[in-house]
Amino acid sequence: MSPRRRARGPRETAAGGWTSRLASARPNGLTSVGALLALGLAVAPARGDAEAATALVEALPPTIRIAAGWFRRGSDEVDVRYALSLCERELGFRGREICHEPSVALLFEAEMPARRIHVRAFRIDRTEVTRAAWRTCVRAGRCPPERTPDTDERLGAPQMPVTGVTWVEARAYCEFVGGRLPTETEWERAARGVDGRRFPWGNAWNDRLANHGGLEGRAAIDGFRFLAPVGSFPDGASPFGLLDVAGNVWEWTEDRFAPGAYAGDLAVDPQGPREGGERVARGGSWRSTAEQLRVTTRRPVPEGAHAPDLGLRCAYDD
Ligand SMILES: [Ca+2]
Repeated sequence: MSPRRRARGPRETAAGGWTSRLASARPNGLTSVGALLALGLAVAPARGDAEAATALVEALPPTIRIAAGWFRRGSDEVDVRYALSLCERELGFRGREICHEPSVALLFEAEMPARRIHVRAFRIDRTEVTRAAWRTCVRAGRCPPERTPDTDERLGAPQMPVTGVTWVEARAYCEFVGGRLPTETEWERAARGVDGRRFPWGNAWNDRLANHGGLEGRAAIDGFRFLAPVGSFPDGASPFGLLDVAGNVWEWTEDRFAPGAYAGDLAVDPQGPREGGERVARGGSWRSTAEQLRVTTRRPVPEGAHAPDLGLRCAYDD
């Protein structure tokens, strides 16, 4: 069992409540022990090591507990018509053509059918994984440096989400901190809650509540032309309190992509297809137009790909 999995503290009680890992570590001192050992630090560290340990734990985002339960996953035909209208509106005169291309239509259809799905309890990072947190893994020799340079002010600050990492690397990071990548079903439950909403904040698009992209003049309406530090949109939080699930960076999930996966999935804790070289990314990014920021958007990405708008957040077994 991972040390992180045993590290839940007494503050972590209600569904949707969140607590910092540092706080949850205090009752038993177990949080981040695996990471500390990987760093070559003793369990009872000397003073300098203790400072390093504190820095490590503080670099990690707080987690949110999502209680076991049913929720509405996916989109119905009304939701897809809404997505199409949003796509056409965002892209203007080009929209009618682009939004109805077969490859785009296939992805909208991949969100259907909408179904009630049961998910067991889990925990998930409140924010996207930052570059500062990723660096703790790099220093421990468990993760490669991200491919987006520090010198690029658009992407490089420590509190920006890490980008430029592949699915395998993202997975290695989550293992390093005692977790794993979320399944796409877990991600969607955490992002939309139980009422079937289309965005973390509700059913209607709002261009001030997430870091999105778009045609000239629209990308900066939210205050950011490129990446934003994690947590820059508190009013865009999900019902469980997750930040930036819509926008900023796409987020890797564990599941392989198949267009018809939602039709054949189990109704309880689905794990996605068993074969395929593409993984599902969720949430849209600072480069995405509005319809991609819906909580139901499923984007296939080759496992070995990386991009300046693709990052991650980790999940943890409860
Ligand atoms: Ca995101």
